[in-house]
Amino acid sequence: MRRRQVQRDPAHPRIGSVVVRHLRPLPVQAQFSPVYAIASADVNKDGNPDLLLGGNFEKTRVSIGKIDANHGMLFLGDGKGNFKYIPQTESGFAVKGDVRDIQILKIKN
Ligand SMILES: [Ca+2]
Repeated sequence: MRRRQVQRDPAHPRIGSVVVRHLRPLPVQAQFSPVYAIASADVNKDGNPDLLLGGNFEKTRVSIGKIDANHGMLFLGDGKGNFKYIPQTESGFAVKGDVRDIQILKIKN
């Protein structure tokens, strides 16, 4: 698989030939642990894409200790590029351990 080159020019970021606009950092909670998996879905059915993040790195040296602060994170999007962190007690999205992939399943009722 060919990886696309990401330009480091913050004024005109590109992924391949596509100009990326409106880059914004995620809320600080996204920085609590390394993120290895991101999925996008409209979790709250408001028409705006939301983000589910998973990660962690538990097999580190003893002197460093486990990096396991991510127990699954939900960020609700407002459709304008802003995302709000929703605590696990509210979202119900709670996973433990190293997460390397998130798949969205559609279940028929
Ligand atoms: Ca949504």
